[in-house]
Amino acid sequence: MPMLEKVLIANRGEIALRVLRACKELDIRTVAVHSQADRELMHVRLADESVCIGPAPSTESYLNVPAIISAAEVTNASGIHPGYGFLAENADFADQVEKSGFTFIGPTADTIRLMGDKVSAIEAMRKSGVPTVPGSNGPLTDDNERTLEVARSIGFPVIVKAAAGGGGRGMRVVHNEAALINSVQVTQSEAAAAFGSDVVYLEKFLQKPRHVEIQVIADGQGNAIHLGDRDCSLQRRHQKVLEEAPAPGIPDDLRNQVAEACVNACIEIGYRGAGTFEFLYEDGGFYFIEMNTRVQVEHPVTEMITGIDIVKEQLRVASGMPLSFAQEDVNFHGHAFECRINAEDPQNFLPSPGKVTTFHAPGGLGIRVDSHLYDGYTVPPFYDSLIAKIISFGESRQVALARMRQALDELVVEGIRTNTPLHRELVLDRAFQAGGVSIHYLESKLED
Ligand code: MV4
Repeated sequence: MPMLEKVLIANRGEIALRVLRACKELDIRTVAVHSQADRELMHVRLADESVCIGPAPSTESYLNVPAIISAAEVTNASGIHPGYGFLAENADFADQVEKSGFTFIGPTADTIRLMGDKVSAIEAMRKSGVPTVPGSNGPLTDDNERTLEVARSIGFPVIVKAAAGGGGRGMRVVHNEAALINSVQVTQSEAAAAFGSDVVYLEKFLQKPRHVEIQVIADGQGNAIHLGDRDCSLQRRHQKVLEEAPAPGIPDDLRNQVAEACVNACIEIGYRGAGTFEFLYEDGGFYFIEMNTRVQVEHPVTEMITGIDIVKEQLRVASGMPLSFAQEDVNFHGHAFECRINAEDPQNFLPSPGKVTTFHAPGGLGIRVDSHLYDGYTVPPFYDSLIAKIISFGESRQVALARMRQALDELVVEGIRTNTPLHRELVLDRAFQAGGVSIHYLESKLED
């Protein structure tokens, strides 16, 4: 199986540059597609070819399926890498890419569909031995007595979730029996309006969990491996802020056991590509909630502790090649952090687009910066505010954290506001330094 010859990068910003770098290393030719507002993007300059696919709004450009497929046709691309966000987890896009004769760099459309429906995702994982949250094990019906019985048997509080939701959309916590049926009905109608499906399910509501996720990669030829875990608990309004690998304070036998269950699940469902199993971790237990079928923003922390280039492996397995290593070849070493630098007001978190007059990236041993910024670049107002990822590595968590502190002190972004002050506070925070704060920690810290 030969490597893909030319890859169209259907994304923008730092991840487009990240994908381009992996392609260059593998001698794959690159096509950048960009909106009218994104002519100045770093990867557009570096790509072998570029195509403008539409006006600034992403609905007319990065979400414009016919424009992207046409760009692949006119440039004679062989594969399409969706990055994260935009069309990365859109099963219909994956289908159209493949039906147009291109390779979708990701799982099959059927796998994306399976995981997009949270009820079917949880069922598949439960059947493969991945630990899940106690719950309804399937959609709720209009039999209110049965819904009450399910809730009683798992115990309040419970959470009602839309099957088509995910990432924090379409959920409602219910604290007692009196509120249950109304909450189910409200969540159903909100889900119908937001996602076009009123299917909802019930889970035990975990009150103070951590968000721990497991990275996998599989070739769809019977080989699947895990690359360990990450802790992404530091978040605000479902946006991750600072991540690390490995998740601190988890017994190694437990983390390995759950990671092996994820690998088994990948083999059982014939998974191909990079993927992430999202868990809530509370009181020493892992509870699967969702699977992401894309490369994630925080993938670099895993690359730092394993030495494996996840994007290159995505390109390999999408080309039909087997994984370049086996589980025994994966050695976990050291610790890594990632700070997401956003173009936003540090006081009120509102976007702060505009011209970057000065960008100085930090450096030194154990520091990696994934960013498309350069002096004079203008951050457009139309897209996600992520402008840089500062990644630190060290032999120990303490060393990685000390390096991150220094890196944040060295970082200079002038002309726009960024959340760097928040990161500088976080790396000095005592509870964060100790490791293992819950998903609610950052929001409570910001309240006082
Ligand atoms: C939960 C939960 C507590 N118990 N499920 C939010 C995003 C989506 N991925 C799932 N989410 C949650 N599901 C049960 N059974 C709490 C959350 C949650 C959360 C999860 C991960 C990271 C941040 C979060 C913030 C608020 C709520």
